[in-house]
Amino acid sequence: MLLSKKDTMQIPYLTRRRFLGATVSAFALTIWPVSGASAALAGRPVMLEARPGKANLLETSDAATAIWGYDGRVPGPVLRARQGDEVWVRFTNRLDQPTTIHWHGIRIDNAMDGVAGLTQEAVQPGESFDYRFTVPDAGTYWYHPHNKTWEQMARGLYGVLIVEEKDAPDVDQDIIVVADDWRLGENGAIHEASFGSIGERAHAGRLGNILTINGDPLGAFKVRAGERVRLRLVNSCNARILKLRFEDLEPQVLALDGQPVTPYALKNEIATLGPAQRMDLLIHMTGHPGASQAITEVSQSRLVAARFNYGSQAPLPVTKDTLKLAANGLAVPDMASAKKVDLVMAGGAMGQVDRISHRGKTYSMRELVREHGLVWAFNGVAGMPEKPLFTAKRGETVAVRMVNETRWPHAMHFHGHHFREAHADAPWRDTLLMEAAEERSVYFVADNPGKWMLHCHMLEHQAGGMATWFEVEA
Ligand SMILES: [Cu+2]
Repeated sequence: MLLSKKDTMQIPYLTRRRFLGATVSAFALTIWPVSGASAALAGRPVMLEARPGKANLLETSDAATAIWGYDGRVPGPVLRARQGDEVWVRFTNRLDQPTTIHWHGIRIDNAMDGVAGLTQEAVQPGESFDYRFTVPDAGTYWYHPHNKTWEQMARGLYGVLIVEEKDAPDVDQDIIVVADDWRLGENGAIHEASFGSIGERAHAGRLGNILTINGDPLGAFKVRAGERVRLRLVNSCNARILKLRFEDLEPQVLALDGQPVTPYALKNEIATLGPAQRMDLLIHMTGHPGASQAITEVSQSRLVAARFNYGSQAPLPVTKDTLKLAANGLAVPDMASAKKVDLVMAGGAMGQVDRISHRGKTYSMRELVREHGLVWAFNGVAGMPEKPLFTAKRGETVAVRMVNETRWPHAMHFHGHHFREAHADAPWRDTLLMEAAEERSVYFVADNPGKWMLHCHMLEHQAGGMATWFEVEA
């Protein structure tokens, strides 16, 4: 691949005219109605439609952007279930292209995993599909399509699935923060000409020029001084690695990708989230009544992403004690007996690759790009192979040694399972951010039978070839 770094499109965030600090008008304060958007999930299906809609993504314009959203809005409705409950969603596709729903991070029944072409046929326009599954783990999860994901998610198809603990932790507020970058043209419409760009597939993926929090360019949360807030961060960007900075606050990390961790302080107040990753934080709101504290996004430049706006009420007494979530009880890997698998990531811009195979034929990178639009490979194979990367016996521990031989970071996502690295206190994750030239080994117990995808969650990389699958025997 001969594209150089200077071919990378530099997409600056659009300048955002913003009323800062004390001049924020009450009118501009928007709080996402989490409870109002919640769907009770018991005994009968929740109806959910993928359909076109409108969203005000630009604070400077009255013109709404045409999007695709679950129930026509972005994010889609918050789905809440209790740990161990059954979730039953009757999904209808009102788009003009086939789609599915993938329930990201849920250790789910394979038939409900929503991967078009692997676990189900895509749901055709006008048709419906019942997703019905139990949720074994409490935590912060999300849902999105798994068919042409790079286009469908960029148009706004995503939502949050909260699985509540049996004993809900004692906090004053539970706030969801879904951060997304959008690529909009000058007219405020989604920039369609860049969909499928080979250059972006080969580089960092589709980066946006507008950042929204819960679909809102002016993310703002009302808080009270002294409150304890649980903040659930979700990165729904196609490709951006978010760096969210909590100025003048000292957040503690409670969970990663839905799975609780031993609480620890966020380093430099910055939460780094690769695409699809989640992070639950506990924040003591230590500002004064009337104050405003910014959440900034600093991956590219310093951009105010959202604000905590303190009400005028007298402060609650600040309690500095932390909060530990109960572990979900994932099976512990048996390192000694692990089945060893290598996964070598190659290709992309400035990558050194001679030959890559795709559907049984071998290509030079130049031919592969020209004939199939593919630019990446796992173990020398681009795109979904006919045979799985590996097959595991049910209950077997698998060790996957991932070697990033590319010049780019990748967000490696395993379906149906959480995994962890070998070191003590390594968190359980479903998506691992790997830097260029890094090598990381992850372990998991293959206890969920079925065919599971393993891919980069930078959606242009996935579309450009970084996709494979593994099978767990019944
Ligand atoms: Cu990638």
